[in-house]
Amino acid sequence: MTVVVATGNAGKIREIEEALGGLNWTLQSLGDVPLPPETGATYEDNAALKACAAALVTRLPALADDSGLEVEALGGEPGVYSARYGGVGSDVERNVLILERLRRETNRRAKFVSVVILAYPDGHLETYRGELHGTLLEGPRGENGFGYDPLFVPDGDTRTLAEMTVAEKRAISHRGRALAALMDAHRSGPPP
Ligand code: ITT
Repeated sequence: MTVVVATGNAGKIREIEEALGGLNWTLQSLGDVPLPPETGATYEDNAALKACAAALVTRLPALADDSGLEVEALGGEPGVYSARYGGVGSDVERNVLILERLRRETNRRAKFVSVVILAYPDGHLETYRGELHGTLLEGPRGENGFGYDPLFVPDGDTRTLAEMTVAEKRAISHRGRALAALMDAHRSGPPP
């Protein structure tokens, strides 16, 4: 089947294409289909907004990811606001902001959350969720990935996510887990 990947984030596109290579799907980019503003209070709400909008406009199944970083010492921030944290414009600036807010903080625990929704033009939704727990460094390391990857060391590893290949990150990550659940559900055809 042809599925629209409803994201404008190049890092997510790379990871979704790599992860879903095992399914016999044709992945189509959004093109100039606009995504709605993320007005939801949860990852689920925002992923549904994006996937449904793309499915309605294209009349094709559409897959969206809404995700974020939840930092324990910041009471779970930036969470659903991860892409807009502090109102600053770039990944590097958002990383600097997190590091400033965590200066002298000894609790460096954090988790990534990803909610992946596949929406069909008839309104049917499939929802998959994944999480990844780890700690935040005091400075960035690594050039791969996107967003907060250079700060985040997953439990059980010594490298940041930005020091991993796309495949290494997928094997353990929040998005990789959500997409693995989607693939499991679709291996023998679409779920009921
Ligand atoms: P789309 O809405 O177009 O998909 P977006 O980047 O705005 O792109 P989100 O609203 O879901 O997507 O924001 C997620 C933000 O959380 C993302 O911009 C990063 O800052 C952060 N994030 C999510 N997953 C991440 C990951 O795997 N590695 C690093 N940062 C991540």
